[in-house]
Amino acid sequence: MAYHPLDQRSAAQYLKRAGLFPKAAAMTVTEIGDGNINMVFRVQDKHNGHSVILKHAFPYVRCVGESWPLSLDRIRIEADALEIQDRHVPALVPKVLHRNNEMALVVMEDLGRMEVMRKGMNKLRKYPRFADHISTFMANVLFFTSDLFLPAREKKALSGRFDNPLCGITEDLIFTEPYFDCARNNVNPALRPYCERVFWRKSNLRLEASKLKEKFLTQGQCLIHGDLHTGSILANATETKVFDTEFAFVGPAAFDPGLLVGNLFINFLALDGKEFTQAQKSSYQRYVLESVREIYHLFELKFRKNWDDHSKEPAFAVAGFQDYYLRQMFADTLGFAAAEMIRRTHGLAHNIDVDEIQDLERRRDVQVSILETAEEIMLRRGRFRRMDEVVAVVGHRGRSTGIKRSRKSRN
Ligand code: SR1
Ligand code: MG
Repeated sequence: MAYHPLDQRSAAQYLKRAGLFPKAAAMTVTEIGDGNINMVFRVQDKHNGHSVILKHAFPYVRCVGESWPLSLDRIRIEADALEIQDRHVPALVPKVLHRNNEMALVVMEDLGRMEVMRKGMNKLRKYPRFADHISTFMANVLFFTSDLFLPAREKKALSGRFDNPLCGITEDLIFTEPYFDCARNNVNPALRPYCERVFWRKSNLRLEASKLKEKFLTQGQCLIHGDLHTGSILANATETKVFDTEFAFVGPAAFDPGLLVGNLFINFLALDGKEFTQAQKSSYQRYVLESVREIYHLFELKFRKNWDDHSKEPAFAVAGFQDYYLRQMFADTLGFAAAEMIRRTHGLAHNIDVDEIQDLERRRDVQVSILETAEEIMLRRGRFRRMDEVVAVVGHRGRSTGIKRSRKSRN
């Protein structure tokens, strides 16, 4: 079937033709996507409540429009990545029910019983199983798709399958554009003076971003999710599912933990500007920082165990190599976390955690706090030894934790 863009009516017809719904089904189709890139439909049979999620690409970036064309191959890549992740962490990703590369669509199980984690976190929801689940997701997918486990030729073939057209978006939006007054940046007018007088003059940060960009471009270590923020995770009290794998490619292992940690730090710092009571904010901030500590601790533990139990390459069993690899991965995780915090503050795509703060000056205060914290993490990333030390730095910058911080250099 030749590609044509689907709307709500033709999406329902497509699913009937593909045999996913009976001909007599009474379908309701709702566009539920709040992502930047693709269309997402929830399709339900009113007779019995059965529903699926259909993700579909248009040949351009959804949030910008036809002026920003983008290859349809991204859906093939998304479905391939989901299928590979399903082999390593079957309980932690949505099941693929149907896919059609030509039509640039993938149909998945409907996980409507769960909530996008970012939305839950902004309502102070806690997820008691999350640290365990997400550390397993990262430790298994990142290890079992790397050269630490796969025979070299198999790993090279994997890299070839994931020539992802979306990488260019990450390269520009994370590592380049936030470091100058780029037209595509989305700058809170109240933050602009700080960007112009302070942030965009920091050539040392621009240099660190370039080092990270080079790693992102060249370090094909394993199959990464590529956009592992809390908006790409569904969660509830007992389950976690990672979705939205459209940015997957063979890249640096530290990128996924970095983006996740960066987004959790943003959530933590954003709370300072919100309307909750002081007690609510302090309690949730402690929960977020404890989660970061636990996630990274469990991730390292599980990654090391996978390595000890499953790596067959003698060169990787040489004493000291595993420690060397994990030290580097930790420093890079912090670098990517800081870069993510920066780009979500005044780059093209923001986080609702911060942008739901309506008062622009109050939002600016939070944004400056994020930028200053990111700067400290970025510049010190090679000297931190453990996540506890980083968490302590971030904790000191959060006002709701009861610790005052300097307001100089505001703008
Ligand atoms: C134009 S795409 C902007 C951002 O949305 C996605 O979630 C990725 O993070 C991307 O960088
Ligand atoms: Mg996404």
